Amino acid sequence: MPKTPCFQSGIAFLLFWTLSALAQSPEPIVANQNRSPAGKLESGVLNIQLEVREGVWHPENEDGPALFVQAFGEAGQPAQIPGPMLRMLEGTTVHVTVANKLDTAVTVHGLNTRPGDSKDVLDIPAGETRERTFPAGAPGTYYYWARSTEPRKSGLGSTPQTVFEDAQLNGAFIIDPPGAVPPDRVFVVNLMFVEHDISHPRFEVVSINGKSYPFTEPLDYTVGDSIRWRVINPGFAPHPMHLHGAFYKVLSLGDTQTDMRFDGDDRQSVVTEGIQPGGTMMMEWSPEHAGRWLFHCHFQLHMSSAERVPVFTQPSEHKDPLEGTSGSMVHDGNKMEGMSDMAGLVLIINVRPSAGAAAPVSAKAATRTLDLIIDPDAQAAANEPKFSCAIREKNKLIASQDRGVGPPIVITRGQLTEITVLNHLKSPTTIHWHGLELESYYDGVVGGGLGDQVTSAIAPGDKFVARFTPSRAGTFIYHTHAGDPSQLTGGIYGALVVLEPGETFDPDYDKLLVIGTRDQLFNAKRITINGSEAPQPLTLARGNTYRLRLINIAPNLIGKFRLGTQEHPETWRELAKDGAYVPARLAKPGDAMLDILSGETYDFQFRADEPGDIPMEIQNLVSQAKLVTHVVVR
Ligand SMILES: [Cu+2]
Repeated sequence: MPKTPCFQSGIAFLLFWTLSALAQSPEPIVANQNRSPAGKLESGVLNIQLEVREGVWHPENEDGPALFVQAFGEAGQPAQIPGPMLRMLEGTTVHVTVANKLDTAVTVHGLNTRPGDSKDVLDIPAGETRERTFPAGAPGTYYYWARSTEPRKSGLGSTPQTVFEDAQLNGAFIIDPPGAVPPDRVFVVNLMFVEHDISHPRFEVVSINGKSYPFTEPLDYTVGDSIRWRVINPGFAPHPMHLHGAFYKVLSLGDTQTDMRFDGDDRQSVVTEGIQPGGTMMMEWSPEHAGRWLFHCHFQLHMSSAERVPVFTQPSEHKDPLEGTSGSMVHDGNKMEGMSDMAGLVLIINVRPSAGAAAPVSAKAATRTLDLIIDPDAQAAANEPKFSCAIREKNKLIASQDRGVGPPIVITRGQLTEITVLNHLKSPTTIHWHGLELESYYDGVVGGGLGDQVTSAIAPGDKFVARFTPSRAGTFIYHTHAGDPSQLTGGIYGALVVLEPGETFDPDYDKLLVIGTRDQLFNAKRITINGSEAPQPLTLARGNTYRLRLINIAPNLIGKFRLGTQEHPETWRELAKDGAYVPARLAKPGDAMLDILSGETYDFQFRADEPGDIPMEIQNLVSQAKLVTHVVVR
């Protein structure tokens, strides 16, 4: 299946490696798991000799598809993707030399004291070497990077990040505080465009520590472990990184030069954090439930089988591109281990039970039982399927008014709930309970589960019984986790609202704004709110306080939501993110403007004091397309 790129961009630069094309063997580039620091530490000085080289990278398995790219390496050692990890204690002096082995000049960023100036660069002509000595600076999660190409425009406007064959020229730069440091892992998330040529259309390659799922490193932990990860995104797109089955705390956010640490109650709990282009994050979490879990980018394109790296058929097998067929790409026949139907920015986390684990919920009787019935919409066009979801409880059926979104499921914290999903479609599906801390088997990820209880897709005509006890009240999502993106654009999703015991859901005060798109890619133009491309205005009474529950469940939407005008936005107060109350530093009145990525939910408190119309819009920052509607205040 040909891949579809997500951003607009410039000209072709990347060369393709074919065995017949090069006479001599190019240097192999190895994937770097960032387990050990590079260089040599001698009496407080970290000495490291870096080289910028070219070679062949295998983002999947070692005999899988190969790409000819640029990478950093240590002198005398194979080049690595990501580059060698520079990791040192605060107070260390860094002495680095960089030899440019390319036949083009490179500009190296990030070899300087932190915090620092991003304009502090090393320009190295082809074939030359430069060196630098500097004190490391303040503790944090940073990276260094280099470019050999001109800055280019992406769909998000011009970005300082690299896009093409130099997009793998980066490496972690970690400064540890003195004293005992809890163990952590460092994950560098890379994104690269491979431009079209006569033999193939443009595609993108995503990787975590130099490998793309299903070839990323599987992670093994035990229930109760304290897990720290540093996630570095040197690329030109944000990635909403979503953890299944558990919340994580954001310990720090930063970029190549700065790091902002949060302590104690200032640490936000999330299930999805959008790591900005060029951004870094340190996170901490502890698995409560054994089983097979995922940490992945919530952009459907960055985690779908469309992200498999193509291999190319022999040139003789290509049709003449001028005759209308732009090359034939096939995926190689590697069997995909583990979770099926996914590829790209996905990590599998195997969590072993701890001694004395609690009895599974499957052993207890549910106090609330619901059916979620998924039907095709017979009126929808065949090339643009729509679906309807309905909820049945004690013979009472609740369907949503608009097809293309499911009705909200409202359940109660602490109540063991059983939801039977009935698949009336002609294709398999599976439902993920996004943000709930539940047992792996019920999480809706095919291949998940524990022991021999393995989650499978719900076959056409079949059903699956999900059981969980929500442990916190808030705004969550139920959505299809099937590989077919048309299930998400067609509306197999809805709000999942968990209330405190004794609370009731009052649609007069609780306003759901579930954002989706009817088209699949980053340049989606058809944005929906509550399933509709032309939603009814929201009517509010002046002086009343409302809770707006915003959900972005579009497959690939870098969205900006706004209430009011650009010049005069309304004021609201953030209450929660992903279902968890936000720290006091965020729970303040602020402008009603929000960057919201696929897989994020937010709760805001809002009150309008004057009657009239308030503009409300959601914009796709890639395509610039907008859904414009308004709020009527009476
Ligand atoms: Cu992503």
